[in-house]
Amino acid sequence: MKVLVADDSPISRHLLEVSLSSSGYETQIVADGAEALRVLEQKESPKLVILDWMMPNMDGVEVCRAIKKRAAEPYVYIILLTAKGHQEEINEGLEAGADDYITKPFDLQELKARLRVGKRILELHEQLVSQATRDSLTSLLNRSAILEVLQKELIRSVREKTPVAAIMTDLDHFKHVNDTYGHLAGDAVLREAARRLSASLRVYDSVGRYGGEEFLVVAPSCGAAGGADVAERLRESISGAPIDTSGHAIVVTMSFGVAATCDIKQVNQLLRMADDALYAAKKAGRNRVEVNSEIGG
Ligand code: GH3
Ligand code: MG
Ligand code: MG
Repeated sequence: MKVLVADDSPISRHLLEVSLSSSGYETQIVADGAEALRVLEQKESPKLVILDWMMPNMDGVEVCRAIKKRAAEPYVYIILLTAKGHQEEINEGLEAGADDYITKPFDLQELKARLRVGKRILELHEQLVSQATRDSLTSLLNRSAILEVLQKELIRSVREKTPVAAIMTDLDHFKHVNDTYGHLAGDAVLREAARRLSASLRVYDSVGRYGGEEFLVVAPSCGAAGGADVAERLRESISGAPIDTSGHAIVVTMSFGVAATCDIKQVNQLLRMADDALYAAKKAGRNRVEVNSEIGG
């Protein structure tokens, strides 16, 4: 796990770097609070942070306040290092958003033990977030999480005047799979279909399980034609090879409905358009992509 250390004392920095590295932590070390904040604004930044209280530019308590003022995610676990032992000051640090504190000069074993507590809490937090946002069968984003992604992308597309495509997709004749091979085989097909969809997307696209055998793909920066290309690639990934379940190789196909926009703010409006296109794809014989060209992206 990565740990960010902000301390203005070179001796303290060196000590922390050596001892944390030897305990298996990947360390990122900075000399003041403003720099710590800059690091935390980057992607994939450490979620475990040790902040010295007294630092030039921006002290540890100010950094705490700034971190806690941001969006709730990602959660950052903060340990304040302080030479101050007074109760009032400790209270101020905790009020500012620190999760824990340790007084200088600190005992290394104690600091490591407290880091382990932080790591445990961060792991539990991650589990909770995952339970709230992931579908348990397929591990894809669940319905509310993918809708949130679409909402954010719509806002961004209007602001940046770049299109976004919503792709609704549904397994064809899936009831037949359940009826013929049983519900467990049906579940295995859903899992493999979900895996193939995820594996065929670009990194900045998202996919979620929208309902039973229905999925929603959000493709930023894609107009109608780009969205249709993405959908076509997904269609091939599903129909290209049968899905192996215990004892059976099951051929499945999916139908796709694409809608794109750069000026719709309402999630429901775009979803309705994608849904209409999906309905058209089903009606036209399934295993195909239809685009709702009411408005292009
Ligand atoms: P169409 O091509 O028109 O989409 O036909 P379909 O058979 O796929 O559609 P229908 O809506 O008639 O049936 C969907 C089936 O998907 C019925 C339902 O039992 C099944 N299903 C939904 N969720 C799950 C699940 O989690 N596991 C399994 N095994 N089946 C599911
Ligand atoms: Mg200091
Ligand atoms: Mg279906």
